[in-house]
Amino acid sequence: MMIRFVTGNEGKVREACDYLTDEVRQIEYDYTEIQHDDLAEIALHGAREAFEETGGEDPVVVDDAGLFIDAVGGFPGPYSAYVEDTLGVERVWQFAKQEENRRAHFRCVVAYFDGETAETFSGAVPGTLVAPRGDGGFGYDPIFEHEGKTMAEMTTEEKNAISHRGRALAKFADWLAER
Ligand code: ITT
Repeated sequence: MMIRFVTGNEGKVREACDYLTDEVRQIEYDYTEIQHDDLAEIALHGAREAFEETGGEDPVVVDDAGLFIDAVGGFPGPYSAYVEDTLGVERVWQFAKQEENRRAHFRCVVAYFDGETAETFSGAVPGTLVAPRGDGGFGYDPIFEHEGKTMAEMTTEEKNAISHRGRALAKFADWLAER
């Protein structure tokens, strides 16, 4: 079986390939990201649309993720991509460092759709926001520290072992293996 991973983000695909034994192919279909506070709804809607609109038979996977800052009610959450594009990661840190509570979470939902079966798998990881360090990973990784290292200071394997995406992918891989 081949899995079509619908994303413009190569970093996500790199991390997914470490978990899945099936062939993974990146497709860059720009699905509609609905406004919702639940990442699972956003990802599932995207997976259904991408499957219908890209006309293939192979199952699709959509991965929706975000940074949730505890001190500000989970902002930017579902709007993390917009905030990265507009403010940028350095300015998110400038903002976060004014808070006494710098705890945050990354969340990730992987949504699968094959034309019949729809399923979602989620994962989360707690961390602390810090001044940017490291040049691995992508997105907010340089300002997200977990057990002494930022995610940008980790190898793909180290990040996967503890990350929101790694946790979601591990559940997805187990589920796929049982089918
Ligand atoms: P696609 O929608 O095309 O998959 P994207 O990068 O826009 O790519 P998201 O909407 O899921 O993906 O991403 C939300 C934001 O969170 C975006 O700014 C990402 O860079 C960031 N992000 C997602 N996963 C991350 C991770 O593992 N580490 C750091 N930042 C991450």
